[in-house]
Amino acid sequence: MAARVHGERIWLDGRMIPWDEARVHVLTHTLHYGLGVFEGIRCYRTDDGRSAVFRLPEHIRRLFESAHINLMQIPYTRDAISQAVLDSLRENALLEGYIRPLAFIGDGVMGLNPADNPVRVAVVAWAWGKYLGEEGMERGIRCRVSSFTRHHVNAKMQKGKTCGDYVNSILAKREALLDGYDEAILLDATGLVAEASGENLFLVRDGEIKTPPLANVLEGITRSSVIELARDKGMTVVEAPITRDELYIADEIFLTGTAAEVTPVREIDHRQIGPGRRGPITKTLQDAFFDVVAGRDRKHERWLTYV
Ligand code: PPE
Repeated sequence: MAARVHGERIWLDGRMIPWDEARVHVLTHTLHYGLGVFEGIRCYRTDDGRSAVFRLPEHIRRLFESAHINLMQIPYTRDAISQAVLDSLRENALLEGYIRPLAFIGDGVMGLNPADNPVRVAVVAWAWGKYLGEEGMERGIRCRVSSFTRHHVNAKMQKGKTCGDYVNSILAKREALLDGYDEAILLDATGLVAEASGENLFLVRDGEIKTPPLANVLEGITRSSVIELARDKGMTVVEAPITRDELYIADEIFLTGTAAEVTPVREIDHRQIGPGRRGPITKTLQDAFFDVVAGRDRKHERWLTYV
């Protein structure tokens, strides 16, 4: 996870350029104030030897919605950015990888009204293995409830994936790692469970799957995929408030995200979750997710864009 990223070429402002030339000026507005938006997308090798991007249109849509929420006008069409995602994979010869579109505000004036500064866009692709570790995917990870609160819903525009909002996630993540855990779970301003630093959260109790409603969490694309996969299997999924102590007495907990995929949680705040290992429902949904991305699930092939 901490490996340095390096590839061949990066798409920047409409052009594919050599990796080391994708540099910006220090007066880049986003660098100072954090107003920028991004996406995280994964591409998988399918069983038939091809490569497919998982839910590309949904990610591109969210990128543009994030920009809209933040009064940023991306100067490219959705099709152009989608194409840049596919081109970035091809140009870097990646059969599998992570793709990071980033729309940011360039240099020009400083101060809090960047109205006339250019909105710039980069699309970068690199190889990225298991976000929370190979072992975590099987054994489950250990989390702590963060001492940091998820921003109030009127401070963090949750429907947007905004660069600066991630300071909150970074504080929580680093605190968790320094304290010997793998990941942080944040409560919202009312004390209810929101999400992990970069993942949505699900719990299972008595066979029912529960996840926090969307008001205070990112509308995760993996989240909605897993909800659909679970319901297709006849499982009950409810979106309802979750309290901290409900986490401790859950039978199973798992996190979802593009980077984290479907990662089981085996312990929170020194309380073992269920039997302390990946639970059966988590395993079923993990398998279902990996069947889709490997092209083995015909029903959900519409979620794949072949490269
Ligand atoms: N919540 C947050 C706060 C979040 O950042 C992510 C994605 C999710 C939920 C899950 O959303 P989705 O990817 O659409 O299922 N986090 C991205 C950033 C990870 C990073 O370290 O960078 C990701 O998983 O790509």
